[in-house]
Amino acid sequence: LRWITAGESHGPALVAILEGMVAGVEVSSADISEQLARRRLGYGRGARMKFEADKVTVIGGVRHGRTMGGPIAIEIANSEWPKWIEVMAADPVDEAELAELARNAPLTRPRPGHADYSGMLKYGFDDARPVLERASARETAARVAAGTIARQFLRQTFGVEVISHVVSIGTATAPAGLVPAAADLPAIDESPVRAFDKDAEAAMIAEIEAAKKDGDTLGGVVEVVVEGLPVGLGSFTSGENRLDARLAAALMGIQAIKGVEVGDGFETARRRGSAAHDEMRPGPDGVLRSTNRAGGLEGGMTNGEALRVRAAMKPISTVPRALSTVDMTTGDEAVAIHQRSDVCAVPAAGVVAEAMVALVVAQAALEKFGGDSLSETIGNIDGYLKRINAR
Ligand code: FMN
Repeated sequence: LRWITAGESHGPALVAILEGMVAGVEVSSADISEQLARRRLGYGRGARMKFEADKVTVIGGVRHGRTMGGPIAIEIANSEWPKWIEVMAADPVDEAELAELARNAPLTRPRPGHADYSGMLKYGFDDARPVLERASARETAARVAAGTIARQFLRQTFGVEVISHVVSIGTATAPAGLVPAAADLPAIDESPVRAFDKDAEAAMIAEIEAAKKDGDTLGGVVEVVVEGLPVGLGSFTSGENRLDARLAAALMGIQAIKGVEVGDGFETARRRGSAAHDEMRPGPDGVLRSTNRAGGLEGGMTNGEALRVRAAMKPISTVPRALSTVDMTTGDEAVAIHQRSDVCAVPAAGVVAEAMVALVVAQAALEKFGGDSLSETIGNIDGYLKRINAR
């Protein structure tokens, strides 16, 4: 299973292509739209989220609500495109006409923390526009769209849901050890900050309000949980096969993610071995564990416990109380570009993180179980489960 996205923040559309999905997975445009709507949610998001409609068109790979086994292409139209037709036109536009557009004024004051500075130098641009158009997290809508197919596959094979919750925003943190189950997702999505704990929710909202008042921005931590995966997805055989490594890379690939933890992560590093691992004992249907500090991963493989990974998001780098920078045209001191932007996008990042986890887990499942159709994959899974359960 592989995936790729194309498209710019203010271009006509974003496109996601997913290749290697088996035939027979049930999915509809409505399923994709539902996930995209979840990504738009969240206290502290900018005005754009309110009017962005995310119009979805599946342009290949799905027929009558089922995947057909070929590459799946999904287009997400930009509802604001009419305002950007000249600025983001693929074909040359009359220079004089462009010069009159305020929207097209070159962006020459890179934002500290964003891709602007390195991107301008690396690609030889005098204007940050072509950099920020692609670096922007609007692109994550396409990943969420592709991730919807992976979610459907995981649901229809293993009967599992990929869920997430916000663990912290700024210094406001959920109580330690709080791990929601799949049935808690609707309540989490109801929370304006996607928090599972009501006290933490109030503290997070207060922190966002305070940052907003100060013209500032915030980051935080999200946790993705998948309960019910079989033992043995991923492998210890080499570094790149380890599922923890692959999940970390996929999560780090999300804009603004600066840290990943598997299970208790950094906290485990502070414990003694006797208090760090998940002891085993015999149970009626196999091995039981009293704890899940490892987050369901040992030796780069799922171990049958709930998969639990966290991603730390830095504060949004478009800070309204603009940060100091250098004007790349004049070399003078300046204040950074300020575009319409979010105060905090941690709740949305959780939905994006779910999509990335779904894609990586579905990829590992297809590697292990293969098949060209959903029923063939399910047959292979059943055979494997029979073998390991017989032990
Ligand atoms: N950065 C902004 O400057 N403004 C935003 O409104 C914004 N919204 C984001 C929404 C989501 C869901 C995510 C995951 C990230 C968002 N970012 C936003 C972060 C930038 O895209 C990111 O910081 C930038 O691409 C630089 O990459 P880096 O932070 O990984 O180094």
